Amino acid sequence: MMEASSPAHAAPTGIGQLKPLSIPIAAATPAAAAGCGTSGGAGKASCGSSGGPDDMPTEIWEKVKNHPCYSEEAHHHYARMHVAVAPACNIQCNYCNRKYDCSNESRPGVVSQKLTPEQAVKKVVAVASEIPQMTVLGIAGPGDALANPKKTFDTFRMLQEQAPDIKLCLSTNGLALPDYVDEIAKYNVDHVTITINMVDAAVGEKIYPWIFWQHKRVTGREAAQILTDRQMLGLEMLTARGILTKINSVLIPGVNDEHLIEVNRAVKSRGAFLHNIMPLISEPEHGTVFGLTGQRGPSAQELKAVQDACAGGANLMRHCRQCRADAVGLLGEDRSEEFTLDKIEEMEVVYDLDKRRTYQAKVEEERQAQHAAKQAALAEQAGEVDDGMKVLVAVAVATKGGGRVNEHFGHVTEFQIFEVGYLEPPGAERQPPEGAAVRLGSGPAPARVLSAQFVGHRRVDLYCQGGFGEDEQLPSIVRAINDCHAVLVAKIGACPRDELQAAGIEPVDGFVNEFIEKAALSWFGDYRARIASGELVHQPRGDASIRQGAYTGTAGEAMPSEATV
Ligand code: CLF
Ligand code: SF4
Repeated sequence: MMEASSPAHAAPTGIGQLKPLSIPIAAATPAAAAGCGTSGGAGKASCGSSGGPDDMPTEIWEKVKNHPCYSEEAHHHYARMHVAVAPACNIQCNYCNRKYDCSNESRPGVVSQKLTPEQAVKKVVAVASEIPQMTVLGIAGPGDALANPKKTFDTFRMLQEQAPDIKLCLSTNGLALPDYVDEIAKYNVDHVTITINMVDAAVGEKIYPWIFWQHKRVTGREAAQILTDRQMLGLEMLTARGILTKINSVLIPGVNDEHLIEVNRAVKSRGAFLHNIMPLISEPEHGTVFGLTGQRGPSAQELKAVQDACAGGANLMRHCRQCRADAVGLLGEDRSEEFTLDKIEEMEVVYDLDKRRTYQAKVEEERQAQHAAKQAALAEQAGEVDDGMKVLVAVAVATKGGGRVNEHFGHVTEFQIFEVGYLEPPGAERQPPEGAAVRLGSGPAPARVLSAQFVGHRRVDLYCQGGFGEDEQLPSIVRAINDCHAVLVAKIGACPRDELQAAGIEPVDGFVNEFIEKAALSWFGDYRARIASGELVHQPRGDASIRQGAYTGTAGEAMPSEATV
């Protein structure tokens, strides 16, 4: 299952008006066994992607602490890779077309080389030798991992023998999932993603034209009903075995936007650990049904509105980069070109477990330092009162990551967006009062605390090309962070500085190489002081565009016929 799909299109719709608590819970089956979202225990409010070791049982922390998708904090430090061993798929989604082979495009379902399990394992070992912080191997397409069970499980089996410290992860549409839960458990696959876009077949028939089920093609509402039944059953079976599950949902404005709140509740009740709500990627040149019919993706604030409306339900992942099925590296970077099969043949590969452990111990030290810096920044503002203010801050970060402000504005291909201010703790439970109608997120909201929380990322085109600033790129960069009050960078030239200021975004270059949360909190303290002194007036910001990768429209060979069934 490719983990699915969009550049922003303007016109905001009613999603922005969504309010938490608006959707009644579906009649969901109780979880077969509680996942982290319901088993954190007393005082363990947050156990989602932003949680830490104090927020969840030790055995769960051990599973997520160095998985870049399951821990927001880990994604600044640890890398994942995908191997494209699974070309076939057993359903059709209206946002999917796997025929492109374009290395400049970053979106799910796109790969440069299909691999055999043997080639895949060789590649993983080569990458693990070169990138010691690569901790997770995922199989995420370009079709569906479980529509290619032999290739998927052969890869996992061989890799486990050769590199036992690498975590195994797979992504599926869920149709075949109940048939393979035992196999998943047998190979110690600890993390499974199911893409669930609906729990109501009336919504599903707008997303899935057909499924291939019991040797025949099934269409319409019947197909969607079978799919949702299988997805829910598979999720319950995984939860019962203690396998961590993440649910990916593609937000399709006008199709499943409000419905995703119901999906959130349904998957939480079945023990899902995380819910990742992603924007639809949909352009006519992709050749997908939605691309060709003009179905647009959401804007940045529309996406955030749906995510925020799920507060109190299943914990949200907000740092997904909608990876290619052959991505390599930190989330947000792609080093797959460094590891093509011909390059691997020339490498001297030494799988040195001790070297990997030593490197990862250093990463943990850096992580502790990041925590300490954030706590120190919070302590500095401990006497401040909650005035309800919260702002978005865009941070230019280098692709080498590390959670620091360390990139020149002109070299940025991705901004990380942090919300700063008095915020609800992420993942806090909201239990409805005894006897009250059970509605999503009902019950008293938890107390807000001063915090800096990662809320997303925005891809942009490089401003600096060939040593010079490309001024025509500036408007699109400004549009991508137009909802932010400030942008933190290591350095910025005069021209982009002026352009940002004219747009009402403050360029800040005084926190070079500092940890992001500390820098954002310090800037926020200064911002409030300037407002208090009358130097500034706090103004609300507008919406921003979501851009997904630099698509060039270069279509290559079609995937072979096994890509469809
Ligand atoms: Fe890959 Fe997916 Fe595993 Fe991560 S990706 S199979 S859980 S290792 Fe991660 Fe990529 Fe988003 Fe997927 S950023 S598309 S959520
Ligand atoms: Fe994934 Fe198959 Fe859907 Fe494409 S059609 S997004 S490969 S499940």
